Amino acid sequence: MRAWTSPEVPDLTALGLGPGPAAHVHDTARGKAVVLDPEGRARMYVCGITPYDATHLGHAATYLTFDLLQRVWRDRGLEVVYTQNITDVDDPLLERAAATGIEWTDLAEREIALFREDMSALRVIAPDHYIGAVESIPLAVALIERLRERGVTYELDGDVYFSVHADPAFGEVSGYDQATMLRLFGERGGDPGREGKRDPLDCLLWQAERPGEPSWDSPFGRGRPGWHVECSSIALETLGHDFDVQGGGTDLIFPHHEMSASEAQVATDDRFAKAYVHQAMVAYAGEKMSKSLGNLVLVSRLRADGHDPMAIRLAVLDHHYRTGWEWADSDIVDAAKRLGRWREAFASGGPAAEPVVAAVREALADDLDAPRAIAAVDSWVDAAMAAAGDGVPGSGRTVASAVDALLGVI
Ligand code: 5CA
Ligand code: ZN
Repeated sequence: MRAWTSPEVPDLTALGLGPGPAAHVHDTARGKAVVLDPEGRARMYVCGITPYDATHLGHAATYLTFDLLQRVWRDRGLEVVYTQNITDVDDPLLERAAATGIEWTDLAEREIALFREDMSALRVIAPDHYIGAVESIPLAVALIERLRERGVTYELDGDVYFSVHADPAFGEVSGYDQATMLRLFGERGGDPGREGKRDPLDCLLWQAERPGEPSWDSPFGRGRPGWHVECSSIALETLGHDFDVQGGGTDLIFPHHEMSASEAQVATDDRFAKAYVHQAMVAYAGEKMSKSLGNLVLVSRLRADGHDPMAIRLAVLDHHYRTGWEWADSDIVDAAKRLGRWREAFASGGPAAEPVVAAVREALADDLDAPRAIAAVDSWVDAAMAAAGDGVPGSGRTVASAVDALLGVI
């Protein structure tokens, strides 16, 4: 699948600022901040959209968070290999298509096009591998075959299941107890109550063809892959195992990230990812912003209403990714004011750039603390305004480049 065009990212070392600090980020599995500073190259997988009703601000928050991590890594001097999927065939997408009378492929295509536009407007660095579920079916089939050879699958009325406990590390991503796992599995697309399963938590690898639904040939009969094997197979193919970060929203911790990790771990005898990083949920009107609830604030709507995408970016980044928050309609107004002041100060110049660049770098390297980075820029902007054009020559340009490189705001 074609991604979108990436923004240019200024190289701060070319400005004599040296490389940035190593990233420390909270790993859900270990329950604490860990250093993510691989040698030379960082590999990251972030779960992509199911293409209907995209891109709401919750999605935007997720992709902006991992965009910050990518920027911290690049500033450190690392090469980044970034993969994102698109769940372009799945129950909710097919249900929405059926309910609205649109062909599911047309719905997916339309929403992916909109998502691309939103991502480039928000200046999100594009993934190197942008891969749809449909185009990756051969990868999923190959992974299911590997699991079958290992004897960790079984058939039930034409469907193929994975025995999750075949992975001794099953449960270590989420750390949830059995009752929580069962509840979340039932709420998030799983089938804990299905008769005939060997364990209620076992998950579908391959779902046999259902009347009126799309299906593909496979060694297990016609059908389509389960959701988790989509991400495990795309990640293994493009990044290999033991890659640096598996990312997404907290709604994916269980079952999705737990189960995709276990599938991959049993197939490869190695760790799936070194760290699991999760964006807290963004809410609106008192509830988690979600397609199924319909309480959405869309990036494309805000753009169509004339809001500067950079103000949208700033409004989202003013919330730390690990704390859930609720969008308020005034957020965009406040962000636009801040953006105006920043641009004015960058043009006029102010105090020396080095301390504020160091503060922004430190804040982001410390568990992607964007609000603290923004506050550091605010302080410099206040001082620049007070200096009324009487600042250090070139400082405005340097701070603007650092804000561009690290926060993605121009
Ligand atoms: N296609 C799957 C992942 S393989 C999926 O979850 N799609 S999604 O469209 O529902 O969500 C896309 C990404 O946005 C996921 O990483 C999800 O965790 C995240 N996300 C969804 N809703 C929110 C929200 N309200 N706040 C923050 N992140 C969210
Ligand atoms: Zn996924």
